[in-house]
Amino acid sequence: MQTQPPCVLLLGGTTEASRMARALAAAGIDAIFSYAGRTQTPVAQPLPTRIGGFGGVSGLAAYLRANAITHLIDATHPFAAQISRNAISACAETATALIALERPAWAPGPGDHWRNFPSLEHAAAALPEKPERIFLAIGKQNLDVFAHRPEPFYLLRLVDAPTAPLPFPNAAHVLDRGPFSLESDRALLRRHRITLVIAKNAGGDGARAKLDAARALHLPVFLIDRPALPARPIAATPEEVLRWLHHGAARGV
Ligand code: 3Y8
Ligand code: NAP
Repeated sequence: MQTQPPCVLLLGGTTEASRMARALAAAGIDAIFSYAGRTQTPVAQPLPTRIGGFGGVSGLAAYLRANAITHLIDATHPFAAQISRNAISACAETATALIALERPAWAPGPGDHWRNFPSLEHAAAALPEKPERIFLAIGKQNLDVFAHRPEPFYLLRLVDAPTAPLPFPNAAHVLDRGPFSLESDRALLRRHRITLVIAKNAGGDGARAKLDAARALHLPVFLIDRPALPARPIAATPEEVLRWLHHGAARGV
């Protein structure tokens, strides 16, 4: 089958996606970068960029057809499960080649005091009775899961200033976008006298500092397992994705 020059849709919003965008731009590959539009001023990318949802599986399939996309690279966050499921369905429907660029989950090392939970709800149900001071480093979309536990002090880290009151009577927030550093996260935990860190098992380098800071300060961590996804081809590096692109994963394969 005659292969066509690739026309790539890169679903982004992570450190790996930004690295992938630079690799595609450097290789002169025709690609479009896509953000969901969750933040006010997302990092600029070296590719033409679209922002906003597609409108479910049908909207994404229509986008793939209308833009003659031959390859979809899903470099979204491991917790962005909905878009990843939509990409699997839309690529199957349109015979578009699909690969996920995914970083491995974090694994505990010596000195880590981690408890793993299958969901944020399980972690909220396991909060100790004694009032903790919690670094709830899960962003802003799921804070309501903890709203029924008003007793602790919550420290939140958000990308944009909250537009609505936070669902906790006893909370502070910092505005910051990663990648974060061990020094700054250790200072943050000490400044707020944090006793427990709650985080998603995002993997990668950009969000790992708070776990290293927790280890340094001998703090426990509640870590949320990433949601399960249907099987799909997975690459660990942008170089692996480029090889996949060049090995003629032609349209319709
Ligand atoms: C809009 C794009 C890059 C990408 C950087 C990575 C690293 C910094 C760490 C903490 C945890 C958290 C959150 C986080 C990290 C990277 C990466 C990563 C975690 C931006 C970005 C977008 C988003 C969306 C945002 C969510 C939120 C989650 C904050 C840009 C900065 C907590 C996930 O305010 C909101 O509504 C924020 C929403 C989805 C999770 C949530 O549910 O609230 N990410 N994050 C993407 C889009 O519109 O498509 O604005 O520039 C990207 C990054 N966030 O190129 O350097 O790769 O993991 N993002 C988590 O991991 O738990 C912060 O504070 O320690
Ligand atoms: P999600 O729950 O998987 O997706 C919800 C809806 O948002 C999708 O159905 C889709 O809308 C839209 N969407 C998501 N990612 C998109 C993208 N890259 N381009 C266009 N539309 C997108 O996603 P989420 O957890 O809200 O994450 C949103 C974005 O933030 C993603 O790009 C992700 O990589 C990034 N991010 C998320 C986290 C996290 O913790 N979830 C952490 C870091 C970065 P339609 O159905 O209308 O197409």
